[in-house]
Amino acid sequence: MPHMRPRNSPKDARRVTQSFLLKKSGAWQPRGLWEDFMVPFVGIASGLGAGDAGCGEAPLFLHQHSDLLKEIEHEWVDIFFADDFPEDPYERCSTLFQAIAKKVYQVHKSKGYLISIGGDHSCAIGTWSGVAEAIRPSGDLGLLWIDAHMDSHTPETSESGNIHGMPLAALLGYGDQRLTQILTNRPKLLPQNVALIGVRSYESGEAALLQRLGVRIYFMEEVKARGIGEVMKEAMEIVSRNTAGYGVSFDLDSLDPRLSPGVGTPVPGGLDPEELLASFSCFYEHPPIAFEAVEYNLALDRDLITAKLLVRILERASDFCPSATLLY
Ligand SMILES: [Mn+2]
Repeated sequence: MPHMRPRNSPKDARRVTQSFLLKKSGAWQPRGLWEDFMVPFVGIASGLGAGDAGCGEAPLFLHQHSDLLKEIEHEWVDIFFADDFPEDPYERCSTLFQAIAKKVYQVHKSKGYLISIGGDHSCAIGTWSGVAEAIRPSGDLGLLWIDAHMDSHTPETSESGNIHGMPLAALLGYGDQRLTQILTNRPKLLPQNVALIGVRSYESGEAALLQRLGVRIYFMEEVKARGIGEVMKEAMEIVSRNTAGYGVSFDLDSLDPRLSPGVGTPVPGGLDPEELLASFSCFYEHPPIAFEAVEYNLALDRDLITAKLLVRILERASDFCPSATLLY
């Protein structure tokens, strides 16, 4: 299967294999071929939804330290920034998410895959609104939400008022209209097509919303009892069962802060990074159609421990880019 690109394989060998497959399929084109192998990266350099600029630096940090990403044949298609005005964060977020969603929509339509790098987790509203509308003609979007939190507040239930605590509710169609009506007026996700993994810190209002909607939540307790491998596989089945494709929204705070310190809102008792990476192997069977990694906070990292984990996760996520299979 062409999307199963082994890590550390010689790049030329990989190209030869893919050229052969393209020739065989009759889609061989001598020019402009290699551009198709670039994994599209969309950066969202904003911490506006967290009220903390810290995690807004991640895309710029990765862009500037391209040696970290040398194993990934990628291209930054855009890096988004939040405007300084107006003062109202909802207005600024809404403008930002509209721009992200438009770009993500275009990129997904043409490439069939992308990796979005936040930023605080509110950027998920832009990313997944774009992906959901891009695949709408084929069906609904499923989403795996890997996070220590539920991120399912509405302005009425949120104590902090921070928008990065609201993106999943907004994508389900609940909350301020400036967040729920990005690109289109309809909800971007149906509750039965969503699963959360790694949750261990939440408030009653958001939990009540998800419970009422019947969203499947794999709390950390269940993950520990059953193992992340089994849970990931089951969750993947939920989000892919009735959908045209599913995405993965990965919040770095899902990881245990002892093993990954560089996140904005650390919560003890999280996922083991090695076990999580190993659990992604179930995606090869049915690959995601987009991937998002958020909430990396450089200022809180130690010796780039979390940055290096983020890079390994992005490497793995890049393996699912179906660049060659699209041309069949
Ligand atoms: Mn989150």
